[in-house]
Amino acid sequence: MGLFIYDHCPYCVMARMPFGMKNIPVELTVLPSDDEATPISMIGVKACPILRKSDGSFMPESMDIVAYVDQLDGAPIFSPSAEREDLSAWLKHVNLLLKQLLYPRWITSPVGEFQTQSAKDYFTKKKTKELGDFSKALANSETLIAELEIKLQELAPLLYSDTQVNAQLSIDDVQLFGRLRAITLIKGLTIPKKISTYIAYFSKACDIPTFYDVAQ
Ligand SMILES: N[C@@H](CCC(=O)N[C@@H](CS)C(=O)NCC(=O)O)C(=O)O
Repeated sequence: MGLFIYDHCPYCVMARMPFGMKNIPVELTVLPSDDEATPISMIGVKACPILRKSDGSFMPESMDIVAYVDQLDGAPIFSPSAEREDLSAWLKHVNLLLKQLLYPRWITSPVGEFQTQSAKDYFTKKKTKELGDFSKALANSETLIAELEIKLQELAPLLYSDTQVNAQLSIDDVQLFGRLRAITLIKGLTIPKKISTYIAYFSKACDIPTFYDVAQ
């Protein structure tokens, strides 16, 4: 199987998780951010993640990919989401905050989708429409980091343990680690111990590296 991803994309992190946790081999391909033709030829729209199954057919949508890969060996490991309101409220609240902190940082990070100026420009143009000027968001980093630190303090007690958000490994861990991995790119962010341990656990278990060494 093959998985087409953007390294910065939380949904692509989610799609990678069952491969790593179950040691299922997969060929990862990072598509350039400005390559519209490749994903459109596969699934009709410009979006990642895309799974190429062993029969050569393509599957979009992170959660469909997770469910498909997890059931391949007949022994799924991810329980369904517990549909926790506290967790979904937290994720909703940090959505914009994470974009403001991360979008300007991704384009100067070493991720594979932003290796050319054209790829950076494509992303910047598209996301500036949503977020406003990247340089303003970057200049506001101190305030945004302080806000995120408060939200991370609020998240810590919502975790059942430092390796699981609920009593069982679940889709909620996929949704949460998918988003938390990216915060390791933010230089100067203080991450509570329970949450940094959670990130380290899933990073290792899923073989999805963090960004601490290139934080900015
Ligand atoms: N519902 C989709 C969402 C995937 C998605 O929004 N991917 C974004 C990257 S985070 C994308 O490909 N956007 C198109 C682009 O970046 O041009 C899923 O869960 O897989």
